Order: sequence, then structure tokens, then C-alpha cells
Amino acid sequence: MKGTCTVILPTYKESANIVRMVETLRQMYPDFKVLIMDDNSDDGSRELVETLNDPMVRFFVREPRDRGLSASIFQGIMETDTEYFVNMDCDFQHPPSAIGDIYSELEDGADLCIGVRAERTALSPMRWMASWAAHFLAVLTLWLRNKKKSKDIMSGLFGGRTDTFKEVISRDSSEFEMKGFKALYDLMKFAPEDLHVKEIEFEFGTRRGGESKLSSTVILSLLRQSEPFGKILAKLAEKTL
Ligand SMILES: Nc1nc2c(ncn2[C@@H]2O[C@H](COP(=O)(O)OP(=O)(O)OP(=O)(O)O)[C@@H](O)[C@H]2O)c(=O)[nH]1
Ligand SMILES: [Mg+2]
Repeated sequence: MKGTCTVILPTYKESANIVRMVETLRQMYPDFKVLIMDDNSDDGSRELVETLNDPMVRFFVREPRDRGLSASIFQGIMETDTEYFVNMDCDFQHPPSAIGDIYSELEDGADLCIGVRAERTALSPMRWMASWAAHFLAVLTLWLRNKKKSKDIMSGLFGGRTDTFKEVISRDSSEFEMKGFKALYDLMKFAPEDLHVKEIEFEFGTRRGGESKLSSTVILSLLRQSEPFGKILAKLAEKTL
């Protein structure tokens, strides 16, 4: 494998943030590749990235029928050709400085390093409750499957050993929730039982620019990921959300 690490940025209509994010990452981590997994944003994101003309930056346009955040992350990992990958949001809610902390843990031997949100003031009360319920069900599910757990299974900031997760995706992706927002949870559900997991803490901020894509459909799909209890809750919630 060539290079050391690829930063995967799943994007949908992030033209307000994309250039600043790519430039920040390239400045801070000149040896790292940047892989943008874009779901056919029609907001000029592609053109903006192309003007940077940087061979370490790849803009991947995804198949329109296959739209979804989790699906983008899994495909991003499959497209990665470096030893490690780190996945992060493009709206600066995940601080670029955390990438270096995650990379150090991977180099020190972790198979997976999760960015744990220390401060969640950016979440509304409704989101906070949904997030808490989803976390509780996820811990239970992972415990029942005898898998490694984390303080923040729903985090979108995480890095891993590429080969390990390519194997998990190739073997088990038919069981994943592709339209979901929580790729990490699926990866943890199907990862080897002896996975070496580390965590780093980071301050979870508010979105810098552009618009949120989280909707009630996403919250429902999140609940569906925690069978069997979550599926029942999702059925009940469908009527109220
Ligand atoms: N490829 C792809 N990326 C997506 C999709 N939906 C969201 N994203 C990206 O995933 C990241 C997280 O999405 P956000 O909309 O910020 O979700 P969030 O952080 O839970 O919501 P906010 O707190 O309101 O920002 C961002 O980089 C988005 O551009 C999608 O359907 N496909
Ligand atoms: Mg966000």
C-alpha cells in the first residue's frame, strides 16, 4: 500500500466548507491523502475541489441510486489504498487536529480509534435524547454479540487499519444499514471480537457552514440498527416523528 493515511470525507452539498476543509487537512498533514466521497452534490463542490489541482486529493462521484452517508463511508474505505484511514465530517464539527491524535493511536497498534465527543452542547434536546437511546441500545447489542464497545458508538469521527475493515465490509456489508448515519456502529457489530480499540476525546462543535442533512428518517434508521429492541421502537416512533 502506498502512503500512510487517507482522510475520508463523505460529502453532500458541502460547497460552503469543502475547500477550507481540504486546504486545512493538506496543510496539517501533507503526507495524507484526502478522499471525498460525494453523493452527486449539485452545488459546485466538484468544480471547487478540481480548481485546487492537488494530486493527493481525489473527488469520487458516487452512483446516484446508492446515496447514503454510511454507504459512502464503506465505499470510501474500500477505495482507500493506504495502511490507515480516518473518516470525518466536512463541516468542521470534527476538529482537523483530532486526525493526528487518531493516527498516532493507529500507528501505536490500535485497529480502530474512535473520536469520542466530550462536549455535546451542539445537540438539541431531541437529538440528545435520541442519541442517548441509540447509544444504550447499541451497547446492549454489542454486548450480546460479544463485541468491543465504546463510549461513543455513534461517532462519525474514527480511524482504522484499512485491511481489517475492508475484510469486514467485504464479508458482512449485506447486513449493514446503508442508508443510515452510523457506519461505525455497523463496523463494530461485525468486527473481530479481539479488535484492539482506542479512544481519543474531542470537543464537538457546531456546523461551520451549509445545512444539516439529519432528519427523522435518519433517526429511525438508527433505531433499526439495534435489533430486536430498536426495530420495535422505530415502529412506534414512525407514527410520532
Ligand atoms: N456522501 C454523503 N455524505 C453525506 C450524506 N449526508 C450527509 N453527508 C455528509 O456527512 C457529514 C455529516 O453530515 P451532517 O449533515 O453534518 O450531519 P450531522 O453532523 O449529524 O448534523 P449537524 O449536527 O446538523 O451538522 C457531512 O460531511 C455531510 O456532508 C449523504 O447522503 N451522502
Ligand atoms: Mg454536521
